[in-house]
Amino acid sequence: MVEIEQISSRDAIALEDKYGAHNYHPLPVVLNRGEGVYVWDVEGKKYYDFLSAYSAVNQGHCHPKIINALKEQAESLTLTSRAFYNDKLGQYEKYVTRYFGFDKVLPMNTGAEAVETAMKIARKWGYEKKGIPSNQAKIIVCENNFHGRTITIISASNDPVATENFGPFTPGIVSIKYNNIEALREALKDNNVAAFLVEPIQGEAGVFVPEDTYIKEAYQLCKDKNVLFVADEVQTGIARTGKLLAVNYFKIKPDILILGKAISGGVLPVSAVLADNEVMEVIKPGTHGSTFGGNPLACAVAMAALEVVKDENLAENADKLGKLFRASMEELKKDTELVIKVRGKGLLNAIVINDSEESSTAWDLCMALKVNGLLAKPTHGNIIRFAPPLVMNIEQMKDCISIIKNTFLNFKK
Ligand code: IF1
Repeated sequence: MVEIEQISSRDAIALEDKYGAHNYHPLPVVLNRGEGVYVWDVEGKKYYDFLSAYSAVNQGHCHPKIINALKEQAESLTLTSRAFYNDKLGQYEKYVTRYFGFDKVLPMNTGAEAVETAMKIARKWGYEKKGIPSNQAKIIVCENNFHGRTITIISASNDPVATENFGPFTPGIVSIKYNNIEALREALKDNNVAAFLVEPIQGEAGVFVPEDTYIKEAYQLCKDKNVLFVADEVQTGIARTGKLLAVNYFKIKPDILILGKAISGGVLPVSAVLADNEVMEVIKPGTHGSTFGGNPLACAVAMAALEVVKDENLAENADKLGKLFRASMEELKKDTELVIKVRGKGLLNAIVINDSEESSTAWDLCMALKVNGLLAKPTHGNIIRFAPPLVMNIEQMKDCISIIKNTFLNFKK
């Protein structure tokens, strides 16, 4: 039995530095417990979690209903592979397809895997249903997107840090300006376009909410040109933006829906690709798969996690608390030069800090927030993302707003 000992923050950080790849630059806090909207560090200090593991812990840390589902299933059957059937996958597939309104689901594990799966389905549909000549299919993506870290997905990225020295890149991906309908219209003149892959709100880019008409108009353009509209809701989905899905604001149903993160409440990696039969039927036995995709543990956890979203009205709560948060931050903006812009939807929000992307101001503000008991982290230099679990109540939100205000108003560069 591996001995897991009590460890100090300093020692835990040193171990990661010595034995772990340096693919992140975490805030210097070492957590060992989570419950609802709170996390604790190894020295026992309590924090509000305002990142929610990048919107994977929408239901709050260690939600009892989800943990119980995990424990119960873990004691009977965790993994069969898809070489055999199991008693949970079909029930989960029925549950999740009805939950989101699609004919079929292809279960995967991480968000990136689901994005790759969606790209493969779209290409295959392009050749076999739309009649695109072999190996000529194009997928349109938006600048400043984030869809994951695989070679094909970063082939769609214009972020130099995410792409430098990882080439050569996957061909057949065309990048256009986000929130620019003319750019899409132009790109769709190419008859070999199979799909348009888009985040309804760009998360990593700094929570960019497009014009109200953009998604709906983009969807209609795709319909007109027989191009699949593929919504990446890995971060914006599962009630994060104040609706079950961000696309619900625009009253459209994507041809392919990509989900991840909070579909399992952050308890273990679960992702899903949903589509109707006309699209999903291009997938035949042996054409795609995954060892863990659709495992009974993931199915049990995901059904419990999705049940919590509905039972606890998380979308409505995110909408209500998000409006309070943004209104309060707009007030703060009047009292400090540190805040340039406040933007977001539901409880996916960001503040643009009045300093360059290269400056350490956003980081320093997050370090000051940490001292005051709230954990948040900058995205892209001068933008701080604020995304607490959706189970937060109004008293907790008011407490967090006062922590943020006090921190900003007392901040010395
Ligand atoms: C990191 C943030 C980044 C995603 C969307 C697919 C994926 C993600 C819209 C891939 C993942 C994570 C990845 C993590 C940081 C975080 C993130 F926007 F959420 F903050 F990077 F942009 N589509 N987002 O947001 O899902 O494979 O990670 O399960 O890589 O640093 P994954």
